[in-house]
Amino acid sequence: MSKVRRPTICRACHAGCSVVVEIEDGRPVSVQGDPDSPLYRGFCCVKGRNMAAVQQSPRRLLHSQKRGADGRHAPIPVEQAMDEIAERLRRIVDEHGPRSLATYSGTMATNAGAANGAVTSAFLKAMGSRMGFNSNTIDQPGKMVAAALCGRFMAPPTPFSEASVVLLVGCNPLVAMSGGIPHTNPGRTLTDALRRGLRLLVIDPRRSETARRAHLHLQPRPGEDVAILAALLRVILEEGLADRAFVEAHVSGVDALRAAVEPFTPERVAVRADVATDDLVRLARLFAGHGPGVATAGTGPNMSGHTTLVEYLLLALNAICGRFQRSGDRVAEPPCLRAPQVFKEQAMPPMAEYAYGFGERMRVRGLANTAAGMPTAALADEILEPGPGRVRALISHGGNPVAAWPDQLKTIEAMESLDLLVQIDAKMSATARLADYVIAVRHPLEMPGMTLTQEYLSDYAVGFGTTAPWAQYTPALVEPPPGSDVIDDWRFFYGLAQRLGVQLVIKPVSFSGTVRVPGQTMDMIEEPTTDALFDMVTRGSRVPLDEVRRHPAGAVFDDPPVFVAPKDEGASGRLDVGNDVMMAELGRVAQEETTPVADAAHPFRLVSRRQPNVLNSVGCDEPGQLGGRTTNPAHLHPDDLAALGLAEGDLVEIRSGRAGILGVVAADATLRRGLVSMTHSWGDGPSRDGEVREIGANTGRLSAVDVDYERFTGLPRMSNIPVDVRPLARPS
Ligand SMILES: Nc1nc2c(c(=O)[nH]1)N[C@H]1C(S)=C(S)[C@@H](COP(=O)(O)OP(=O)(O)OC[C@H]3O[C@@H](n4cnc5c(=O)[nH]c(N)nc54)[C@H](O)[C@@H]3O)O[C@H]1N2
Ligand SMILES: Nc1nc2c(c(=O)[nH]1)N[C@H]1C(S)=C(S)[C@@H](COP(=O)(O)OP(=O)(O)OC[C@H]3O[C@@H](n4cnc5c(=O)[nH]c(N)nc54)[C@H](O)[C@@H]3O)O[C@H]1N2
Ligand code: SF4
Ligand SMILES: [Mo]
Repeated sequence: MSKVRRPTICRACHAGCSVVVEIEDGRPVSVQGDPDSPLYRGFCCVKGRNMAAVQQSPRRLLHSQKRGADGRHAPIPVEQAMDEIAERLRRIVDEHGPRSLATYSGTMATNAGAANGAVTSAFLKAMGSRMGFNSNTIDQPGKMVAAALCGRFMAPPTPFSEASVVLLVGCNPLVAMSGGIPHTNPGRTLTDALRRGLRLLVIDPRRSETARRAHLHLQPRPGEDVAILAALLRVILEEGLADRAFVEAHVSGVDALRAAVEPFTPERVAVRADVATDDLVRLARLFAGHGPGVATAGTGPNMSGHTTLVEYLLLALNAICGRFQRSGDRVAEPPCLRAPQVFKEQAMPPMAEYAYGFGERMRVRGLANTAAGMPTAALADEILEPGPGRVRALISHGGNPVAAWPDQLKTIEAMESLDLLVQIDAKMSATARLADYVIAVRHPLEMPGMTLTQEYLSDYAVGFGTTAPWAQYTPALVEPPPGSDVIDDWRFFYGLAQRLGVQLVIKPVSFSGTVRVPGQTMDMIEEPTTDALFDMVTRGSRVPLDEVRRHPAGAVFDDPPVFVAPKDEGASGRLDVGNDVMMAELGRVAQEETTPVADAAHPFRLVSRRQPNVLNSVGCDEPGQLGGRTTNPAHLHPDDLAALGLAEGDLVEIRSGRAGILGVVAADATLRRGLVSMTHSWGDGPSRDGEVREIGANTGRLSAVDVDYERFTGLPRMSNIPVDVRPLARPS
């Protein structure tokens, strides 16, 4: 028996924790946090610890599958699957044009393989299609759209390590490892920060794990974030708490903003959001008066109706409070595996023409490309809408449309109406079961990995990323199980390109302010290794990948340090906080009723939440990480349960204007009354509703993509959904 311990990167979510895997006779047996990692400091969550079991899981797909005429799937060698798929794609594209081919990349496409995105994009481009979709546009697309409308500051936002105040609006980084607190051991990072005096402010209708540690927690009605942020801005502007020097140097549109927030007096907003007026005013004063620091929002407010406007107001809040680093400051997290970036105390003016409604057009709802990508919430209708250009072939990679897209019934109908659905997956997921072909992939421990994915986070939005230039590379550590036929994800797109005779050109990702690196043609005859591909996507990086490879447990690459440069001579760019379209939207919100109209048919609001042991739909079937809880409970306040005559474990029907699902209720005193708080992406289609206690319920079914959607991004309500809760017979 040979037992070894190897450092590696956990790829079970986007956080990329630095972990140690114990390998016995070539099989992973345990995964633990690496206590020596200066950033992650030994952290490893239950998903990470279960990684060895997932690699060995009896539910894992070890062979690609093809659906036969009887609707059943049977194993097919992956090379043969690629031959057949290429042939079918060739016919579809020849007959209907390149636009009939779309790709969808979900969370595991990026988490599992750092170079996957570059190959998928290259493939789609080579095929002449611009129909590339990803989960970004059913997440927080307003972040990128708002940044295009406001402009970007070329110096980083105040790093968490230097913040003395942080405002979190509807995010829960202690569970989600997402924005607001660095994803590198957020629990300890927060504890340290609170010790040095950080003031934590949280706005969330639930007293979340993060809210419990806040100095001030506002617990409003969901969906009132626009009004709340407008009230905060109003107090700050009226009381002269803005950073006057920063505004004078770098910001425009303040007068328009001042006029637009005028109707949002703390008194009026307190009524509509159902919070105390004093708390609103105190929050504004704490945020503005105790800088530096940043304000960040998460999925909650983004999915509650106004993704772009919420994010725009947050950018305005950060801008008028000057929450950016200045000339001479040391940059906390300069790129490692990306090209060097120039940081300056200077604004890049808005690019409103690239915010939304540009480029490739959808054939439904007047939507088009956005700064966050093509609107995924409209893809099901795009597939279903007859006419020239209809999408007929979809390659879905590391995502799970049936579980995760809003409006599940429509999604299922769309998947079933495709001429060709290919699902690249590790399991027979809800989407895989509808697919013509399922491509079985390697487990992350069977592939090299690198922290390029994590570096994208700091570019993603204000308040994301970590506090040091951390990079790690890991080789593949184990072989796939004997007898299996699995491939690295990217090889599927490469294999199709070879068969279709198209040339792939790999582009290292570049951001505004980074040095642009030219694309490189891939050798289409001799298949490159994943390591060679990694070298291609990191070409020109500030730290050469080979240097990172020399530190198998990862390292901080802070030498030489990077500083913020002064503004260029004559540069005139300004952040715009008074965009016309946004101010008009704000006007519409001001006109809304100050107290929501009671909807007798739908008296509750369903709000989203995440749980520590699963990532969206990933892991809902893995007993090793569920702790015996095989459903996603419908959490209600104990008083609401009592009023409905319900006890924990009872079955209810939850019905929106669109559809209904079953749910198993649980008491949760951290909620406001009138809410149903549930995790998304559990369960399956209606045919399996009877198994709610074994597989959970799918809240995506409650969203309607064509009613009450945000007009810039097409994002429908995925939180703050009006629902009714009806008790069903108690189990005998
Ligand atoms: N109602 C509601 N809906 C939501 C949300 C919400 O809060 N509420 N959240 C939204 C958000 S933020 C997002 S990002 C989307 C997520 O949307 P998706 O990314 O589409 O959904 P996931 O469940 O993350 O899909 C992951 C898929 O990858 C597969 N997989 C697991 N391991 C591997 C692997 O190693 N390699 C590969 N290739 N595949 C693997 C899984 O089996 C699964 O099919 O959902 C959105 N949907
Ligand atoms: N363990 C785990 N980690 C994950 C994921 C996972 O599924 N599991 N998913 C990953 C993904 S894809 C993403 S995008 C990130 C998301 O990361 P976050 O955005 O932090 O997501 P949540 O943890 O769901 O936190 C959303 C919070 O918003 C609150 N909320 C709901 N509606 C409203 C509203 O209208 N207004 C306000 N102010 N708050 C509201 C909810 O109560 C909840 O506490 O997490 C990532 N990390
Ligand atoms: S937080 Fe994410 S990366 Fe870290 S151990 Fe858990 S699943 Fe892995
Ligand atoms: Mo997400």
